[in-house]
Amino acid sequence: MNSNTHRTVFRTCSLCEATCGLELQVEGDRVVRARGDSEDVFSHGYICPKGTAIAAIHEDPDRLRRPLIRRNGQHVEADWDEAFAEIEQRMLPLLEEHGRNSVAVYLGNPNAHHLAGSFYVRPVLKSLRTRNIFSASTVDQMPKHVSSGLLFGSPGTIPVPDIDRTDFLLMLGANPLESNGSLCTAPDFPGRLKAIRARGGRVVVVDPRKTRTARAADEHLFVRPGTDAMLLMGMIHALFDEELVDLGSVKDHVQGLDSVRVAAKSFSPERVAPACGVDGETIRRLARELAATERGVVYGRIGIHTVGFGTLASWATDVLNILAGKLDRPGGAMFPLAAHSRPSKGPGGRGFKTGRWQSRVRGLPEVLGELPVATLADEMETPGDDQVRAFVTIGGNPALSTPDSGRLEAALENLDFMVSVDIYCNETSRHADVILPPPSLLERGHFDCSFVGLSVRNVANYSPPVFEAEGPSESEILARLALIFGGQGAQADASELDAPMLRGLVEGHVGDPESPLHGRDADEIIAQVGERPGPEALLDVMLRMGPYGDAFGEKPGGLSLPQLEAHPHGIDLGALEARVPEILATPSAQIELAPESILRELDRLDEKLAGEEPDGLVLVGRRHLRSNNSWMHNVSSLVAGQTRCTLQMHPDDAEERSLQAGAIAEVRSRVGSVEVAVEVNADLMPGVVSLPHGWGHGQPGARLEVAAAHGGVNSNRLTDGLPLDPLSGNAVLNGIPVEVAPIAAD
Ligand SMILES: Nc1nc2c(c(=O)[nH]1)N[C@H]1C(S)=C(S)[C@@H](COP(=O)(O)OP(=O)(O)OC[C@H]3O[C@@H](n4cnc5c(=O)[nH]c(N)nc54)[C@H](O)[C@@H]3O)O[C@H]1N2
Ligand SMILES: Nc1nc2c(c(=O)[nH]1)N[C@H]1C(S)=C(S)[C@@H](COP(=O)(O)OP(=O)(O)OC[C@H]3O[C@@H](n4cnc5c(=O)[nH]c(N)nc54)[C@H](O)[C@@H]3O)O[C@H]1N2
Ligand code: SF4
Ligand SMILES: [Mo]
Repeated sequence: MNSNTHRTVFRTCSLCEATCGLELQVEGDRVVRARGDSEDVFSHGYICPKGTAIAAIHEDPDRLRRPLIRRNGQHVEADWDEAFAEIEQRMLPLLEEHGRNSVAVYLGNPNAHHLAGSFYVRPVLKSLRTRNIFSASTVDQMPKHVSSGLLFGSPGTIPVPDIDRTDFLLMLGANPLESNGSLCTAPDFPGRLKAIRARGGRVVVVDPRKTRTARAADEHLFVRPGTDAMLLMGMIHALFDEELVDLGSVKDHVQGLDSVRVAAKSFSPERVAPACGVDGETIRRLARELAATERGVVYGRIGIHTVGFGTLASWATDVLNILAGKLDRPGGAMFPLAAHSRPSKGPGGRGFKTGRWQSRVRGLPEVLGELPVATLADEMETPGDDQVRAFVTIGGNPALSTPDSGRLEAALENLDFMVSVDIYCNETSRHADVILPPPSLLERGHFDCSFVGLSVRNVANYSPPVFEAEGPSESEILARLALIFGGQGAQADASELDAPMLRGLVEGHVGDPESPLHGRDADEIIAQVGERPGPEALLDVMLRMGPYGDAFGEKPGGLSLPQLEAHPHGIDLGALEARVPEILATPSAQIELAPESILRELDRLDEKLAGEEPDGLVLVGRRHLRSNNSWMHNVSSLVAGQTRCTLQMHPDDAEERSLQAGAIAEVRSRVGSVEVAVEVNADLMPGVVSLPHGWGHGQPGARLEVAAAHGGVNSNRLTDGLPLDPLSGNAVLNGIPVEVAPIAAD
């Protein structure tokens, strides 16, 4: 592949959720130009500055090419066999002596963005057999999984706002002009918002900051951090109060309506208004506008999820859409149908349960097989049976991205053994005894398993690797870890896992009386897949057996991986379509509006509303278009220019504390403090300060030269691991009480 000839390749950008098509000009082993693929069926040429930087990450000299092993406190390069052998020699005796729960795993965000994460993380977890599984989901979207599980029966059944057809979009706690959208895959979110307004629709943004998205909207409302559940309940109250409830097309599939009506009684817009900072009449007007606009939708994202009532706010968002008749209809909230998904067998199912086990130290309930990452340090620090002594991170940087991370970093230093599967030696992996670096994004095939299921159109797109990888693929790395943890040894070949996984998948179909493959010969099917890398083979089977698939010849002309390969700009599978009731997996086969756990949370919200309002400053986060969580600060073109890790503060709050623009302030919370430059900014709600997460580089032992020069401070030294959203275990990352004071000049 690495000849000197010039070639043009097309590829889906996998850096964020927007799935933009890239057009890369490649000469030999270098990308000489990157731009948007104007023929991409979904993004039509749109990209953001990170898309063009994908080559810079690939070429980054700090990106690890070979494993590192820590010897006498120093990381030294090792070959792959040596690294795997080290893991086997040090990990297995530990598990033998202290039991399987003595190892914890943390899965980071990139696992949602590549095939290895989609297919090969599960075998690692299975072979570890530990209950100490943690991930970035509990600093992110876990509330959405829980509310979806409760309402629709399955944590993956997440409705997305059909923004291409809506005429009214009420958006809370999302800033897609910086983030490019989340749990709503829509390349060119800015253009799609513009189009809403161009067709006469309205966009309203609710955010404690007047963000870029807020500026591009028709209306912006400041809200007190953490109070969206109250605001949304005020709207639900108004819908009942003003007799605007009309369930529309899902009316025969909803139960629990009366319970919601009763529960909403105490949340009148006038009562919640002082706490939210949005007046009662405005809350009523929003409810009326949602009800009156035929194609309207409410959409909430991370700002309403990473708070103490995150699951309730997530639930209330969907319930508002249901009560206003917006669920499962064009322009409302709809369920995508992913090309690789298994056809649903509903309506009806076993429903969704949490709390099948508890965390050891704080007794926190398991959710989706995970424990809250906010309690990871507790599990490492607290002696006793099942104390966490070993740690595996896969594509994660919890030292920067999880709450009270100062404490976590200290705990990492005291572990007996740690492995990181990571492309960098960074704030987290610097603590690892072995770092296993997977190839770069351009050295792997790509299909967006996670995001085609959260997408505002049904699309499918496969990108072959641009360059050949030198070392093992990430799937091979994970397969070998699974084999080691499973006792098959460090010498075992990844294919020892690939082959049974593929066979298991195929035999599942062949043996399923409802499958179009029923009764066919598994060997013949496997032969049709041909020689492909492990994840691609699985993907091919899933695509062929999916809702648009060719079912291995049973549905001629249907989708397959070879077909996707023949369409480098992707295949558009059409606008979203109604999916209720088939998609419902609740025991009642209905949308269960009023689960007990939600009603209990409403009682807690009621108590909160009746309680005292603490005054003082609260901290929220923010994102910037040129950044992506913690790990893209080593690319010069993305960090150039003004320092972005500043404490934004309203002029009145700054003046009250005698803080001028550029002054260094100490920000202090219950758990920690940082010193950071103040940016006086009238776009903030008074009483709210903002610091972005993912900074705080330049730590000893980390190998990130560019990032170190733009260090910044780690906002998660301030966030607190104690308060959680009780139903999901999600951390509270917004609305953190802080004090800000000038630092005396030397
Ligand atoms: N205060 C505050 N904290 C937050 C948030 C917030 O809004 N405020 N947001 C939260 C959210 S939404 C998220 S998703 C989390 C993210 O939390 P994490 O997933 O822990 O952090 P990332 O910064 O995404 O780090 C990704 C890691 O994966 C590595 N990496 C990159 N590409 C690959 C790859 O292809 N393979 C492997 N194996 N590794 C790779 C990077 O070097 C980095 O170490 O942060 C959360 N933390
Ligand atoms: N450029 C860039 N893009 C990214 C990322 C990135 O780090 N940088 N991260 C990716 C990831 S992992 C994710 S999960 C997504 C997240 O995507 P989004 O959900 O769009 O995340 P943010 O841009 O952080 O927007 C959240 C907004 O919530 C506001 N907010 C804070 N507290 C509250 C509150 O209590 N109520 C309300 N109503 N609003 C509040 C904040 O001010 C902020 O404007 O972005 C993804 N895309
Ligand atoms: S918006 Fe997201 S997917 Fe699109 S180019 Fe930027 S980082 Fe890549
Ligand atoms: Mo995220």
